[in-house]
Amino acid sequence: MNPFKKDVKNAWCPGCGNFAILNALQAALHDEGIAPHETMIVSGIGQAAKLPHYISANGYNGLHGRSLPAALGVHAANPKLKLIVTSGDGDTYGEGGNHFIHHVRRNINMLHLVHDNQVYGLTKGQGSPTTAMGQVTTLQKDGMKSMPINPVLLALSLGATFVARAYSQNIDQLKDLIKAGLNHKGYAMIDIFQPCVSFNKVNTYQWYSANTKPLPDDYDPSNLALAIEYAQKEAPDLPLGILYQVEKPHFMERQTHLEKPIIEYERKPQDIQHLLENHR
Ligand SMILES: Cc1ncc(C[n+]2csc(CCOP(=O)(O)OP(=O)(O)O)c2C)c(N)n1
Ligand SMILES: [Mg+2]
Repeated sequence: MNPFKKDVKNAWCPGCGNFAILNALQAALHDEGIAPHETMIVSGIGQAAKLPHYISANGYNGLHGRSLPAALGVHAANPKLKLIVTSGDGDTYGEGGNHFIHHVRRNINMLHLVHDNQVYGLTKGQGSPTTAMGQVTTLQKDGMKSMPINPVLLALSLGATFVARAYSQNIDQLKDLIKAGLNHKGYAMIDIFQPCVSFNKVNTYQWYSANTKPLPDDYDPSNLALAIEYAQKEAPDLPLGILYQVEKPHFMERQTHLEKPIIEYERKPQDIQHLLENHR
């Protein structure tokens, strides 16, 4: 029995790619010998961001675009928790885009799963930062007029230490990538293509299957120039796998003024009083 499974009503549409991401995460955590009470799952708002409700673990479902600052707060207080952020493309690259930039450059020790369905799913299919130029959506009837961002290329340019791309239908590879991300020391980002069966009629299961390719067997994920080259590939050659991985000191390792995690410091009411009186 997988302790991360939870018997709860699920509001995702039948056939949604989110189910495979949830299952892969539960399986990967259990395979890695991590317990639910050691795990913290943080999200923003959206369909993807409902995931913390569907898994048996500590969770925080916050504000749209604000998953990363909330996650950093948790991590700074208690870096011993296995931290996972799970949110949508809109939440992460749109409303949360500024947080994304600064989170990556800090190399926070956590796994970031971005459910990239290339639309704003919860609000019924408006174009998101990853919707293709020209694509007709429920709002952009005449087609998107903006260029999409390339999340994996953006992460690489910001100095990310682990950048991967997955497809929710390739379940075994997705689970392996999640395990690799869980074991990475530093910020691990997986942008996961996730079909939205209700509101994205372009990027369907058939479309992703026809337009994605595994990285070559002899691919070297420590080569940044190669990663940048592959990250720029477009359909039908969108690459799946670990594009780049390198080890660097992570954020909490650089907080040398802290002798121990913040939650282990004893706080007395008079400490707070002292702060209030001396920092007006
Ligand atoms: C600040 C703010 N802006 C907009 C919204 C409305 N809103 C809620 S969810 C959402 C779209 C979520 O899209 P995405 O993050 O891609 O997740 P998905 O639903 O596609 O999984 C929007 C625009 C909001 N709740 N808060
Ligand atoms: Mg989305």
